Amino acid sequence: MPDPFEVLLTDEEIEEQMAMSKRHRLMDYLREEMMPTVFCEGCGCGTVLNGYAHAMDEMGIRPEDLISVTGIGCSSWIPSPYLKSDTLHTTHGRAIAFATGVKVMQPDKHVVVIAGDGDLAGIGGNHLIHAARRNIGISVFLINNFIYGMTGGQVSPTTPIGVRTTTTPYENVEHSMNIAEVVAAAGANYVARWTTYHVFPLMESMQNAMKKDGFSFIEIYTQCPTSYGRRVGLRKGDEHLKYFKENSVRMEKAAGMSEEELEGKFVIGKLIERDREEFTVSLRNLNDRVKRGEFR
Ligand SMILES: Cc1ncc(C[n+]2csc(CCOP(=O)(O)OP(=O)(O)O)c2C)c(N)n1
Ligand code: SF4
Ligand SMILES: [Mg+2]
Repeated sequence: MPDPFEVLLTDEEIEEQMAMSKRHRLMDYLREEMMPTVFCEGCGCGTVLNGYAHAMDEMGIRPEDLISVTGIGCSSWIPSPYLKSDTLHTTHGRAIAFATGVKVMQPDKHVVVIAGDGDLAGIGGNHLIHAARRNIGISVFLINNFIYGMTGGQVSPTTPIGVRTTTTPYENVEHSMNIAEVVAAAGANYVARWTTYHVFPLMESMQNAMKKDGFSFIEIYTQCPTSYGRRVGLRKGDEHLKYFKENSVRMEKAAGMSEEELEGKFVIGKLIERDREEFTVSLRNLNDRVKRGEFR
């Protein structure tokens, strides 16, 4: 009869097993060895990473069926290096060009681009508009922290008018870009806008975007206490979240408000959903017709 008091595991082994049993299920999607992240205290990038991993988990996407593509900037670090799946960390402003190549060659994979306002609306703006027009089946999550965060706070296309940045030392005199409306007008199949305060609708929206055929886009208003918040009196992450909470207006309510009433407000929700044929499907159909000799 086995001795019930026989010590089978060392203390270290027991501790290791207990730690394993307490391991969070999202660790299936995250590179534990890279934690904690390099994001500053109060940064919204961690919230987006959390939401993205939750979305994958809830959808049951296997890591091998997802390819994340990023550009350059703090927000481009959200999937790379923290996500445990294939990621392409590309050059500044060119993530969508790389993602387009991936989707054409691997149309069955979920291809998701995550990058900043500077990257996607500034230097990469042309790629964004044409990917939306082409309606290629990739999802783009634009992390809009209103600034070039990583490089210390230069003005970006989404910086509000009147804000002082390192490249607008008196104040910004340019009007900011409504990038979600631009993408909707360009022809995307799904466009939505949320903030890092609205985590649950954001997670749901990420899933809807990834399920949607064709080009899908979510603009995510995010706090950057280090390079932006401190310039507008929101020095801490939680102050900025409260600001998002108090100044956000649902799309449906905003429809009945005047331009003056909407001044300085964050209009959140779904802008558009439609069902134009996805680009790689059109491309494959055309290839089939060429092979059948229809154009001879
Ligand atoms: C071609 C090129 N131009 C400029 C840079 C310098 N650069 C690195 S990140 C960045 C801006 C990042 O801003 P954003 O895309 O908004 O990302 P964030 O850091 O705010 O998340 C710039 C200008 C670069 N790496 N490559
Ligand atoms: S600089 Fe801004 S965006 Fe970059 S990690 Fe710090 S808080 Fe986040
Ligand atoms: Mg930015």
